[in-house]
Amino acid sequence: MSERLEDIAAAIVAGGKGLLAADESSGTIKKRFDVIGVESTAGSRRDYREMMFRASEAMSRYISGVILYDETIRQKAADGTPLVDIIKAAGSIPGIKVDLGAKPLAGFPGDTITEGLDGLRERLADYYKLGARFAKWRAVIDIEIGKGVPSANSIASNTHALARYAALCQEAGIVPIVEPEVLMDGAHSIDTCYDVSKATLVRLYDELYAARVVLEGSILKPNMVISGRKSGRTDSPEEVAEKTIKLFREVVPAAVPGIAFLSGGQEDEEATANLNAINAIGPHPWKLTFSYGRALQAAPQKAWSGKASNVAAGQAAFTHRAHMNHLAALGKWKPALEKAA
Ligand code: 5MM
Repeated sequence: MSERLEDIAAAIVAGGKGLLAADESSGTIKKRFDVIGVESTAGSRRDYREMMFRASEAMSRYISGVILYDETIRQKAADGTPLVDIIKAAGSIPGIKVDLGAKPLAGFPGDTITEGLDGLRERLADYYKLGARFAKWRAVIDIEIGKGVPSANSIASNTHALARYAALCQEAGIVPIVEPEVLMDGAHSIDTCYDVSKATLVRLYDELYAARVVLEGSILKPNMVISGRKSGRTDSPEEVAEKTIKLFREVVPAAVPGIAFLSGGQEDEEATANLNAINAIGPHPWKLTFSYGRALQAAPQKAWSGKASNVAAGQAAFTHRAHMNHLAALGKWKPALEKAA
């Protein structure tokens, strides 16, 4: 495969393929395993992820790349094969989460700042040697307007950090996935999500230009424009699509090859239906695909439930969701396909 940043970025979003976000930190994967009654150990985390990476139909036809956690990029499968080699053998690209998590932003209660810039140049060189050709950094922007969240300082600090991260990635020959996640956990309306997402993306692209990031060699990983969960409102896919695309047309440069959405707590089929509606109103200047964590993994986690005898069922559940999201990335998904499966 070409090592040019532009070619790697284009490959990540080509042909209706998308990313598997399997970069849960140890704390997050423990929460996911608690739900299915599985103890989180290095071994169980390896077995679970190996199950997905060996799902050959999903990995070769629908998943262009996998975002890994530091532990996983160094792990070997039960037979001794490095997990990275299993991903590459399927024709998929290994990636790595390089941020060190969102911490409270001093002086701004309710806001966070994502840390991890110190020593990043050296860590990226190490990850490149381990096979990573793209990376991910997630900034977290919560919404609680009554409390002044997010503050202008949160948006400025987080987007500045994203730009510094992206520039370091490109220096290392690694495509930066730039993830400014405006959370959908709050009670806000879809229009408030639009406003906060717009303020964040406008500032983000200012910072990326200032940092001399080559947009053609980057991918944006945003939230969709959607009502907060606590608002009690579920938006139609058409409304999500219309407001999301209106926002991106206003603020995301056409030089960006692709936009790979996070699922953010949407139900599995909801995330698929919304992505499909977004692509159904194309053509768009960028490829629009998925980089889902929960919306790709909730079903396989449940089907697997930590039992070796359930590996085939877990792989089937993963392959199904990957297939449905692949079709949505092409605007060809239909609800009946879920029932047929
Ligand atoms: C896979 O989840 C990632 C969470 O990592 P942490 O454990 O460090 O919080 C997360 O960054 C993920 O890549 C994106 O948020 C997208 O995942 P969802 O579940 O929102 O699709």
